[in-house]
Amino acid sequence: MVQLHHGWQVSARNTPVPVSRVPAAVPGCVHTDLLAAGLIPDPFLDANETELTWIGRTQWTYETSFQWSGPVDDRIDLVCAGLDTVATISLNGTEVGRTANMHRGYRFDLRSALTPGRNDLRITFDSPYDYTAAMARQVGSRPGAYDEPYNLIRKMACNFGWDWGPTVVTAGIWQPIGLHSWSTARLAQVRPQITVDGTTGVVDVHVEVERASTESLHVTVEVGGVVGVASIGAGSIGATLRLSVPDVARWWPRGYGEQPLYPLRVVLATEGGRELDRWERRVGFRTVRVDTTPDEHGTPYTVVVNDVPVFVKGVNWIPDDAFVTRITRERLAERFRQACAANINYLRVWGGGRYESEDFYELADELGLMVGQDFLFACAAYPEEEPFAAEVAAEAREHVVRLASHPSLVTWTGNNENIWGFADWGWPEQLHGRSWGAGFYHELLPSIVAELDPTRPYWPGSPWSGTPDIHPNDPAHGTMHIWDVWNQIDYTHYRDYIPRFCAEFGFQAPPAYATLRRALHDEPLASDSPGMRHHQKAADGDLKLRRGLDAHLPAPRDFDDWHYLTQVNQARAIQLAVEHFRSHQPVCMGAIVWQLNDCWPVTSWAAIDGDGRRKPLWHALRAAYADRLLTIQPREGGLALVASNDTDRPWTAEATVTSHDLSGKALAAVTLALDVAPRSVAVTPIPDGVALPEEPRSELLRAVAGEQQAWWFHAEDREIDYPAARYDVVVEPTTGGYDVTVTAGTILRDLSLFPDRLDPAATVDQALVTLLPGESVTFTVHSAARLDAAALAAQPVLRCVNDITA
Ligand code: BMA
Repeated sequence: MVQLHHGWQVSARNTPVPVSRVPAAVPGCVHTDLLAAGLIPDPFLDANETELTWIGRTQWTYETSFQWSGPVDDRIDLVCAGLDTVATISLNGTEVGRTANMHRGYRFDLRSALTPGRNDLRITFDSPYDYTAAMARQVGSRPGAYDEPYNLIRKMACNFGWDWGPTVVTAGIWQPIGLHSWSTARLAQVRPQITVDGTTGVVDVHVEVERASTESLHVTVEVGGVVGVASIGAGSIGATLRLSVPDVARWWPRGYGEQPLYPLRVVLATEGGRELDRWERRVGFRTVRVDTTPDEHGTPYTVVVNDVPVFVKGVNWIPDDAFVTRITRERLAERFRQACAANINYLRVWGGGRYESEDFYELADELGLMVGQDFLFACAAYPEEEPFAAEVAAEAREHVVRLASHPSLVTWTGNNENIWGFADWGWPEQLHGRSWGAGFYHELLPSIVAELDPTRPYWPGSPWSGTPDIHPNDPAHGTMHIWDVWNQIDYTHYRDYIPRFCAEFGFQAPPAYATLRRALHDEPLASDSPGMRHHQKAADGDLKLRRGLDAHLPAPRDFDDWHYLTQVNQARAIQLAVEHFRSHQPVCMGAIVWQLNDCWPVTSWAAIDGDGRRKPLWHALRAAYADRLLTIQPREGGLALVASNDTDRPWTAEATVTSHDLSGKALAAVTLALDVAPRSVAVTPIPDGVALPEEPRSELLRAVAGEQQAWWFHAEDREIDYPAARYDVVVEPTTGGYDVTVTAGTILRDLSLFPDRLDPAATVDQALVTLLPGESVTFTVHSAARLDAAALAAQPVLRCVNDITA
């Protein structure tokens, strides 16, 4: 394959700024081309997005030329791994193909249009809106959660804007493109099916070839030192080989074991041994199933890997940049490092984004991160008529095959919230009997998975109860999403649910201060200044943030308070939910927080913001998803100490639960013996003598067991009679930055340090630390800059909740 990534230029007619033969990046997209050429402002800054919507309504032409010296091979194909989206491809003025699906790869035979010497290649991208308007006339429009036509085109849905994302309707050659010159035959498809039986790895390889001649062919497959060979006779286009690999080591999710990967090689050759094509991946040996056998609580949804039930400590994943072509392998690796450091073991690839990349899945394979991939349908009714039925079948077949080699991919899911939407969001009235996608989720997609990759479980939707007879979002059955908490009610109501598997729940907060300062030029920056409002896409988002705050925390005096308190509140909301869900293991077997990452600088549910900075929520997740978790939970009859042991070793310890007043004085204490079996939870009632306060506004509980601790406050912070915070700070320079040691003079609640306010590149190792008087903590700050020690030791960089009541 010869890449055709050079010499591209992009042009358009009748645009607000003239765009004629502007240098274009391939792979890339028009927004980033125009940005690089200085023709548009950065869509991620301030409210620039709103002036740039014309880009999505324009027809774009990409052109390049290449030299070709004449035929040496039987065939020469143009291979397009991804075109975004409604494209007409022509060579030397002759049309060679048309596409209308960003999620597919294409190959066009160029022989009829090629000429020796210079060849002019042109790809014209029509406006997606013109296409969706035509589709609306053809098949009728359909309801959805947003007033954009993302359900009438096979293009990344969130490209049209989402409640955390900008509307940047892209066009361009978003995946590699190249010329493939070949003779005799090539590997058209390699479909490995990998499983393991005891210590024997079993690899079934289905090979399909495309032929330019009728010659007999030869396939060799090699994995783990075992070699298989097959002939593909003159009349045939495929072969299936089974290899049994003795003594394989299994691939495990992180936290359960290692991630051994074995190279799998497929070579296609002529009978005489001349190599024609080869395909290589690394595979892992494991089994996976989802246990949904009804029990006394309803219908579980338990991911079982290598016959071991796994508690999913997950996060939802969205495209890491609204311009997906900017997402490098390094950036994914950094995001995954952040995920692993927060004790996350599972990523759900949400259905409004993309079928994730090879880089994504290779990294997940290496790290033992399990992945659940949604098919690409989100928050809307989708037409099942042509051309959609054929496009959906083609893209599904392509990606089920493409991803089959990756052990990290554990499940396929039919869609995001569409079955729920049909049940609850008034769609049937608007559809008047038109199709809405049910046939995809219940028939087409499961039949494709069953045919092409029966090693992986399929679930029709997120959420889905398991049967049409039960509401799709029933907590007792299958998977559920909890959204009334963010949208309508206080976060303590997470405790009203004991979901079998909670695939979405989330709470918003603004991004890091340095991220806001980079993206917004508001002066002064305020929670309702123009840029802040533009970078808040959720319906009534700011009101919901404020409602959440008012229930728990002191009133913010200024923007800095608001910023800190909303971030603290987000962290507490999700920590409360996760600890509650974990405390109900094994009835509940999974929590997937909405959402790990962002695609631009925005106030959202993310734990890591659009510039890659960790919010306090990231630190809370790290604590709540720790292998050993100690938490105090309300249970019928009083408070209980819950110890969750997500390891393979028993956890035996003495836990002390102490009641303190706000001066730190111990009022009562009890020692409880913990004996927690591997991968389980122990619930121990805390005796009333310790658990029940005399004065809820000035007492608290702390439980300690070895390294683990848990806090319980009997009242909300806004009601607690906190003393004004007093502390001593020592700032010591280190080789990589500073150690900031804080010694508490009074109780300090959720003490956090925000060094990005002084140096945008600075990071800190922990956040949300609560101390009793006399106790201390050292924050390790990484920064290459010279920071002002006094600023590091004071608001708004160093702060705690009871700074604010003071
Ligand atoms: C669910 C998700 C997303 C959305 C999120 C927050 O609907 O599936 O579509 O961004 O909630 O509202």
